Amino acid sequence: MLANDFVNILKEYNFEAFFGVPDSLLKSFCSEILNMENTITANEGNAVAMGCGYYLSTGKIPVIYMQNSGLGNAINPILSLADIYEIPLLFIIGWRGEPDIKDEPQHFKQGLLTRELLNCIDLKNEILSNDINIVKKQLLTAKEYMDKTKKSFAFVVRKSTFEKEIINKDVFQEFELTREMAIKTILKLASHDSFFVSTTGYISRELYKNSKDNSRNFLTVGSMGHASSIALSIALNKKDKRIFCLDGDGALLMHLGAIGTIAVKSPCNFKHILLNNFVHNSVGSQPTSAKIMNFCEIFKGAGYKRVYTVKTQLELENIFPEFIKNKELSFLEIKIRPDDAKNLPRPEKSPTENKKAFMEKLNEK
Ligand SMILES: Cc1ncc(C[n+]2csc(CCOP(=O)(O)OP(=O)(O)O)c2C)c(N)n1
Repeated sequence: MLANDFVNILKEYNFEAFFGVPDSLLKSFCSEILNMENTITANEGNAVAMGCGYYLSTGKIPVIYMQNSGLGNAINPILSLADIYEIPLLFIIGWRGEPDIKDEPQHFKQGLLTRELLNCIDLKNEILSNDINIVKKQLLTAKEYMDKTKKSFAFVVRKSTFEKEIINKDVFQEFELTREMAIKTILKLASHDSFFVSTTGYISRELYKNSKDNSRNFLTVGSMGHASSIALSIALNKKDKRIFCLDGDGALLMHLGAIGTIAVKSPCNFKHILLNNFVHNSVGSQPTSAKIMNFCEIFKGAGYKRVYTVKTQLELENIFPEFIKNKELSFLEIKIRPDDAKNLPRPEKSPTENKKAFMEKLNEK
């Protein structure tokens, strides 16, 4: 089915406002709603909460979209907000890791449990058909159910439900550096005994592609937004090692509160790098709120002692030695351009093999 047809039926049934975090399986749907009444929220819990506020102020049912990996972020406001106040929400959930469909390891368990989890929290759910005529009936039934019971309803969206991918072309392309250029430069200028904890999506895959020794990298393939907290703990426990966190703007914003914890702990061997492309590049380049944010001010305000921002190769090469040499908690923003990540490999080793190699390397004397 075309995402456009689906969105038109949603409109027909008065589903006009959208809140969510983008997902690769929902790429063309996200693209269709980009310029509608749509808010891309920092995390999936925020989307549920905004949806509730929308209902409170309009009496209309909002659409909340997400990847199934975002369910964890959403469950608390689903159960302790939407549910107890009887606010109905229509969920559209991308089903990564559907059983028997090839996918990445971080999606296996979540995919297996997706519908069970929804059933467990008493969230009525169905697989969205890819036949538009059936979808019309499904939506009508869902709407009647929500109107009558004031409970939420979820559509689980399988891979290839939406026909054509329309990639968001309206993205920042003004910067000289690509993700690959930035990561290659970091690897060249950081000492060879450094360790890296990288965030979910293209950044981890790029680090994997360009590293000579992947046992120095902890690739946080899932758990979006938590790479910096992992790196923080490692830095605190391995004070003699330099630990870099390679963050993305979408991931950083998803759990921005982590930077306060990092600043309270302030390990001087922790180097926080943000590869800021202003979008969720890994799932279709939908904008984050980065474009109106001044990250250096934010990190400084949070208590980081040194903050830097660069946007060219030359600036990066000039700043980097000082960034790593100083003995204070430091943040470096590198403004980069998004790209389509053609030919970006995925790790061949399993997450547990990555963990084992990383721990061995980290514990080497
Ligand atoms: C909790 C959760 N929500 C959504 C996703 C889907 N997802 C994977 S990568 C990604 C985008 C990450 O954006 P950013 O951190 O800016 O890095 P970029 O892709 O731009 O390199 C999203 C939304 C996820 N993996 N986990």
